[in-house]
Amino acid sequence: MLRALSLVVVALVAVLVATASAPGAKQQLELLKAADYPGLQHLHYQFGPIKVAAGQNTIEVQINNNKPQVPGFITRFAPNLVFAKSGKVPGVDVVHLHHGVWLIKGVPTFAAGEEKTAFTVPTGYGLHHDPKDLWLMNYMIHDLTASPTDVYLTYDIDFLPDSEAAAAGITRVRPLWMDVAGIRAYPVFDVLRGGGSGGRYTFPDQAQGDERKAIGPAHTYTAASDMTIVSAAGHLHPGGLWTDLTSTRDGQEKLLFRSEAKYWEPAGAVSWDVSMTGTKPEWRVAVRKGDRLDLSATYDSGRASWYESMGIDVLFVADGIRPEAVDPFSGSIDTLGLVTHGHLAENDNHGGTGSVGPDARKLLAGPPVSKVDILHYIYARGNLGAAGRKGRPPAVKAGKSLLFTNLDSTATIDWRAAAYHTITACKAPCNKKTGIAYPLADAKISFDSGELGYGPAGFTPAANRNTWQTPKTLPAGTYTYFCRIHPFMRGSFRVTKKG
Ligand SMILES: [Cu+2]
Repeated sequence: MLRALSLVVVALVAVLVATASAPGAKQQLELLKAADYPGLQHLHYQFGPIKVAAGQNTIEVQINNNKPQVPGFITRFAPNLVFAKSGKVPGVDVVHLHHGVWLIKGVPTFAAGEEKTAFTVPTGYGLHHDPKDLWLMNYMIHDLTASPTDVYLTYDIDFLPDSEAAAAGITRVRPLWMDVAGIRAYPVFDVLRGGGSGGRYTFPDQAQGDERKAIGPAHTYTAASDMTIVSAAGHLHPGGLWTDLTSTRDGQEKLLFRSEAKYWEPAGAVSWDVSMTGTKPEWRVAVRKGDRLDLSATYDSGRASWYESMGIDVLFVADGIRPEAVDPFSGSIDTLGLVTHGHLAENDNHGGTGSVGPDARKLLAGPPVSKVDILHYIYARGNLGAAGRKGRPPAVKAGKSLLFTNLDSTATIDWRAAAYHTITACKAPCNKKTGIAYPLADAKISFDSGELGYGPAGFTPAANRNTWQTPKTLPAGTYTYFCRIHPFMRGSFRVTKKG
């Protein structure tokens, strides 16, 4: 399990050059460096093998004994996902880590999604590890294809054993998890196209109506005693722009840190081809007893809808006000950070080129129907590229609904073997090649079914129903859609005029 790893060296390269979020632009982004000590170990662990069922998108929790076997300090943590057979990192459009959370002594401590943020604590600080600590691995691995596979979750830890002289000078930190949607198995919220203002939506600040149900109490934290935050880094999903961490004292609010999503993705803020920024090595912020921390997440809402989004910051805090800590209400704080890694090769298949089927708007209408079943990853009517009449957009009269039923997840199918599917509007023709940046939920008229299927309530993304009806309000026209769990799945239907 345990072997030294040289990959960490790659992460220490100070500067890299890559394509920036503006298409064609080049920018240099400085990489956040890890602390170094005499006797520091670079440990590599793998959790698994994990059997991933065809099309899987479920959440699991298991005991994780893959951890340092002596006491010491963790000073850096970098997650990844690899195929069990080849050891290679899967393309993000094939299998991806929706999220992994390393729970230590019952507390969520490290986390990653496909943005793969590496957590660092600055020189002089460390998360103390005791081999007796209980580690749990909570993970959601998303198979975007109809084929099963085996993977390992991997993580690289910088570790300073207590037996090293340098360990004597390390100050202990603890994790403080701030989550806009709460601390629960599936803390998510939806960002709807056109929500918020000016093409940007900030959660929870701008949440309206039902969206407010997703607001979690963990987006705020009131300090029970003086403390110093020594590092912070954010987690967002595609479409995410930044998280903002603020502190409020006596009615005055100050920004402490903006963790920015720096997109390498040529199409902009639409994929996992992104790096988040973490606080700079010298960043230390004083929090006085009674200060209220608050976290928000801002997404782009101008281009597309983003369903089941997240907004998390993991902070590491030391007790008391450290001598070098800056008080945000009297001093000035550097609110900008550095990326924790560069562009990752698993994000190279962007999609959106060529075509994988006809333009449904140009096809003859299929027969009038009231129902469309989904079986074996195929929409029975109007599936993109299906031969003959089955491939034509089924017709439904304006004012009526089409009923979709997912037969790949029924109440009697074992939920671990089930495949959840969605019917999510995407801009016609929605027939380009699948990749990390295509298709998107970018239709002018948004609709989304939720993840049709069954699973333990609150513990899977399943809607716990396997049917969905199209809105009766859709005006006449041809509608194209995809499954956001298995984005190679595409389909269409046509709303015809009344009478
Ligand atoms: Cu699907």
